[in-house]
Amino acid sequence: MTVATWELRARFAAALSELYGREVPAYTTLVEVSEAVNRDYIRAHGEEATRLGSVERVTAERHGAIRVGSPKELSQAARVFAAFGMYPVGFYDLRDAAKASVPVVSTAFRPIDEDELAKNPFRVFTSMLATDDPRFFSPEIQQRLDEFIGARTLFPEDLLELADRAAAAGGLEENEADQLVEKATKAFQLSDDPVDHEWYRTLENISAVAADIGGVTTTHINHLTPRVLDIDDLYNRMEARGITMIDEVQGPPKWKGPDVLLRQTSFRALDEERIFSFEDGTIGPGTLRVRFGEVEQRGIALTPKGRDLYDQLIHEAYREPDRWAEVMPTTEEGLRQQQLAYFTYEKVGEVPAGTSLDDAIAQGLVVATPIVYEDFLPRSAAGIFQSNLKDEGTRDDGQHGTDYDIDVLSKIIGKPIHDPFDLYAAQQQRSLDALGI
Ligand code: OOG
Ligand code: NI
Repeated sequence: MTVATWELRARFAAALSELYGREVPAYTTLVEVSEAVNRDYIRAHGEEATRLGSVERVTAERHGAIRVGSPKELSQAARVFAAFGMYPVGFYDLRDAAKASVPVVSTAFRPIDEDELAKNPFRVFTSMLATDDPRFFSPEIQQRLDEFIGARTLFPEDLLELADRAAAAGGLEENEADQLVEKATKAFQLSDDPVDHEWYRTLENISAVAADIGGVTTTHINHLTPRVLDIDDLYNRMEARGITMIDEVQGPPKWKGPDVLLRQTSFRALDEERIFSFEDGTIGPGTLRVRFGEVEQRGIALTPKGRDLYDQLIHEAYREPDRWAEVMPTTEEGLRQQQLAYFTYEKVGEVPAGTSLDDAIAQGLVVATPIVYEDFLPRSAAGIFQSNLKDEGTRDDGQHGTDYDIDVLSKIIGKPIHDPFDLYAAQQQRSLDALGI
């Protein structure tokens, strides 16, 4: 195959980045500032700076976010992503995680093998509107939503067929590769179809997210997020340029220990001009403000035990770095010994029979390298959604929410959604098995 899956993915990520930069100029600024932050960080920290990913990987690294309206659209999105070696990982229920009205359930499509991640880790957080959740939608609105969404085509049949072929063959020949990337990118381009003003505003009163999904005839990338090595530095540099960031960095605070999980922050996008069809039958310009800029810093993947500790700390002592240092080990080795984080192991010397792993590490015969966190955090995702909405919308908590979980979403997608912990644990175990001590 001339163009392998990973290369299709790298081209797709680059094409989306180019498209999004044209659509949202502030994104280009964000990428420039991110690159400057990373350059300075690497200059100041040397080798250590690339412990959680090579310079090439981090420079090209992006995550995108898209939102779809129905099980059918989600399963089609999964077929498109499969062509690029991106598979569903993790289940996120943002309906309860946010104070504002965010009626979606989500997963993330990403590569799952470590060598694929190293070649290009592009991932897309993908949310599906829960039109059947009565806390948000009355039976009349649900019916209107389902009809509106049912009548549109986000992913044309020729794109889906090409995607299926690429997925089955593990790549495509050059001319078809171009076609695939072009068609897939186009599916996420902002449309100039007129937006039905009355319908959009009706949905917006319930939830701005619902309006963004079910009030327009296409989908679009909501944001594209570069990775930085020092998010606090990025935050300050953006503010110095006059771009107001949201109040806080989501996720773990800045502290003296190793980076864990994920820290993210964002800024609200500017108004974007769109064409509307108004109630009086006229067509004319108006503005929408739904897209935003986001940036992230990735840390070490935590085990379930480490994650429990994180969830506890984030509840109790959010933004109190001193409390963190009392409970969370302040070194990688501390995290490892307490089995709070995932590592891979490599033999660098002859290990005498009967030596324990900890001893072999202490004697410098085996080195442990942290595994980077490749996923998302529901509380941060909800925080990011929320802080970029100007209106809270409405939710009737007297109603019982529709049950969604990883199994329901797997059925919709037509294949199992991977559990992120299983992937990290398996990677760690493979390296332990290879050590043979
Ligand atoms: C997705 C929000 C979640 C993140 O980085 O946590 C997300 C969206 O806005 O559609 O992208
Ligand atoms: Ni995001």
